[in-house]
Amino acid sequence: MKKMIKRFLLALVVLSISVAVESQTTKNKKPNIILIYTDDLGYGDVSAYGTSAIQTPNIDRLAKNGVRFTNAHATSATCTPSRFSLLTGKYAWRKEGTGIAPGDASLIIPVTTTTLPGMLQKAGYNTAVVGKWHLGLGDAKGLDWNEKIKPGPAEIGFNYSFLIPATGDRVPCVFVENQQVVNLDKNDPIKVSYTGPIDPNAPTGKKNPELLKMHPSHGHDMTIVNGISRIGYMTGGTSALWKDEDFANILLQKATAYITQQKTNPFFLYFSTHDIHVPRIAHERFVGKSGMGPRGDVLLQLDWTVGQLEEVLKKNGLLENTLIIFTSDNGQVIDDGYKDDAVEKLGNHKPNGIYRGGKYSAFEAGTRVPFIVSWKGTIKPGKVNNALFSQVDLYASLAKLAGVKVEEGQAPDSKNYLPVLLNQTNKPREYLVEQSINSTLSLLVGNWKYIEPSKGPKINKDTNTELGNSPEPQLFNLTNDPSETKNVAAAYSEKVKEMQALLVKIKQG
Ligand code: NG6
Ligand code: CA
Repeated sequence: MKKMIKRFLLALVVLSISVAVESQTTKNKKPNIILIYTDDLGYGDVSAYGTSAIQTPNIDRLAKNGVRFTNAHATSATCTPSRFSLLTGKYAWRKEGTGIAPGDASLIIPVTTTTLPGMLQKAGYNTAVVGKWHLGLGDAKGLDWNEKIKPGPAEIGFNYSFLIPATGDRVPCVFVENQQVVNLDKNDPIKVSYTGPIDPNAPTGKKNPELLKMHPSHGHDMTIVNGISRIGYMTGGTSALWKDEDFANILLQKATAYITQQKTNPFFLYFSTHDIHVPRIAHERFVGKSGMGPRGDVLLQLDWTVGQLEEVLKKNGLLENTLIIFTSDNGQVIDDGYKDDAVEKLGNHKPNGIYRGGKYSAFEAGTRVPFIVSWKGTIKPGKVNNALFSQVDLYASLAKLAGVKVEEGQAPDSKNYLPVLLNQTNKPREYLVEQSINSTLSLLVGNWKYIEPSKGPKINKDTNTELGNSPEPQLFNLTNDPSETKNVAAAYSEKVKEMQALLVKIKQG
């Protein structure tokens, strides 16, 4: 009897130790992080942010289950600089050569940088990028698309990559997986040029509009792939060429496979959608479904993608242990280079909400974008946070979450605002810098927005966007005048001086 009791007690001890170890590991397991980085999605484009012209139920659900930010910003009004800042924690305007990258640009992030994913790797994360890259690939010698493409995502902290190398509207129109072109036939090598045609006899959008299923409205009239003319010239790689209609499916498939394979380590997935950038070519199941033409259709496709991703997490039992961030690289644009009826079928929809400008602009709609954070069981559902928040802070905030120390000099512009991100407070950033296409900088402090004087054009004539440039300093009170209609610089000259001085200080670093 004594022996039995002894055995029983021993078993109890063993059991309680293993339960303790188990709960310890669950407790210590760092959360997975998925950053859904959409392209050119405007502040007012989704129903979670008030539009009734189009319904985005999956994105709305994310907001309903999490927190929706009303004053969160990309660092720049265009893609490449926003992504540079996001991944490095450094404002792109501090570094030359970080404007919109041509499709054959070399990697603009130095490989010596500890990037956001590189930092997370140090905390034991497995890291991946799936989707649009647009940060350049290869080194200054120029790259051969037929060989291993280096340096690229692996050299700056990503364990896995599946890329649209630049944007959908730029050559080469091929996917690149782990730095190798997918489905490439070595006997049909890829050549790329951004200076002139490689084969003068090859059709182009300009010479052969009869071959096009979608016509350019400005630019985008060079090599034709899948019935759409692009920016830049390419030849070869026929077996590797993508079909734009499949973008959303393929990116989702790759993300699903990646998520499903992660069994031991926490993971970081930078899921960078092509939607809703041009060319807007939805899969046939979305064509005509929005009533707003291709721009609305790809918006529905984007919403579907978000729902599917959430479903994958649910199926894998990961919802409670995954922080999901949903946002955009810059604001909205209607006509960005293709005649896709976006202007004609816009109706009452206001992709920028109440804000002025749009993609490229120094006005608010350039950088103020949808920003939703959800983490089942950790973030209280259904909240709205109006704190001023910048995507440049994701680096330091996620470092805090992962328990990594940010070293001196690393991510110099990024500050830890994890409590804001998790909606534990709405303490705003003290100030925030916005960058327009021509690198006009604006400064936000509390209610005030200052736009520095600029000789840049007032309007982007191609896209019909007000760029917010003026040779005079501009000051707006965003509480009274969120749409930036009244420049009050003359009436508040002290405020202007104060903000000018702060901007000078920030520029000095
Ligand atoms: C512009 C393109 C535009 C888009 C943009 C980059 C022309 C005329 N316009 O130069 O279509 O590709 O670059 O967009 O070529 S972004 O979202 O990647 O920044
Ligand atoms: Ca963009």
